[in-house]
Amino acid sequence: MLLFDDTEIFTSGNKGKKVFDLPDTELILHDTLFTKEESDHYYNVLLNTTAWREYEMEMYDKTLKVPRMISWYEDKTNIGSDPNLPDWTPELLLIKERVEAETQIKFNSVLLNLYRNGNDGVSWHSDREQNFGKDAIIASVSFGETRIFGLRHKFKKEIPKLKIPLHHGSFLLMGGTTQSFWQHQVPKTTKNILPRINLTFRIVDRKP
Ligand SMILES: O=C(O)CCC(=O)C(=O)O
Repeated sequence: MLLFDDTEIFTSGNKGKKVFDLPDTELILHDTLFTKEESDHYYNVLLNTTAWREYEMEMYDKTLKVPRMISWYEDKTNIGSDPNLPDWTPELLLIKERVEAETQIKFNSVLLNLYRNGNDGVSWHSDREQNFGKDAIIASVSFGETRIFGLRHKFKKEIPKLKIPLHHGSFLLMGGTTQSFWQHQVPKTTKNILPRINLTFRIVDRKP
């Protein structure tokens, strides 16, 4: 079953692989890393079998629920990993293998985000948590509804913001110094839309 029949055109109007020519970032978009059939399958399985949970963040002296659901999987051999984390599922391992074959990089963890509808999103931030290192490589896979992925340079305000539609089955690699110099977001939308699942594969290293 084809859940999403996107005809939306992205950036240059071409489907396929695009390497962005921008300062202080290594940004590669592969619009169809997964076929429609694979993407439909992974979307259905992930939606129904992931250990989704709500997540709260401290902000301005308040504890706020983030507007999306999340789940975290990590190799249990990682130093300091939580033994109570769920085990990698066969589907997550297959997706990870595909991402590793594409990037030639080994990942040891993944953050899944579930955007249930247009009221869910993530505001401007960089992925610079201590355990990921200053310039984490982020390998991002999307299934489900197309959402806009915004990118803006933190310092060079003359560079126009990017709005990249991340389609069902697409892959975006953020490497180089992206996390030091750029911020990203997934804005909320008033459109009546279906859920979207995003997976960001990462390399966690808690060694001092
Ligand atoms: O959903 C996305 O494409 C981005 C997710 C994100 O920004 C994050 O997990 O830090």
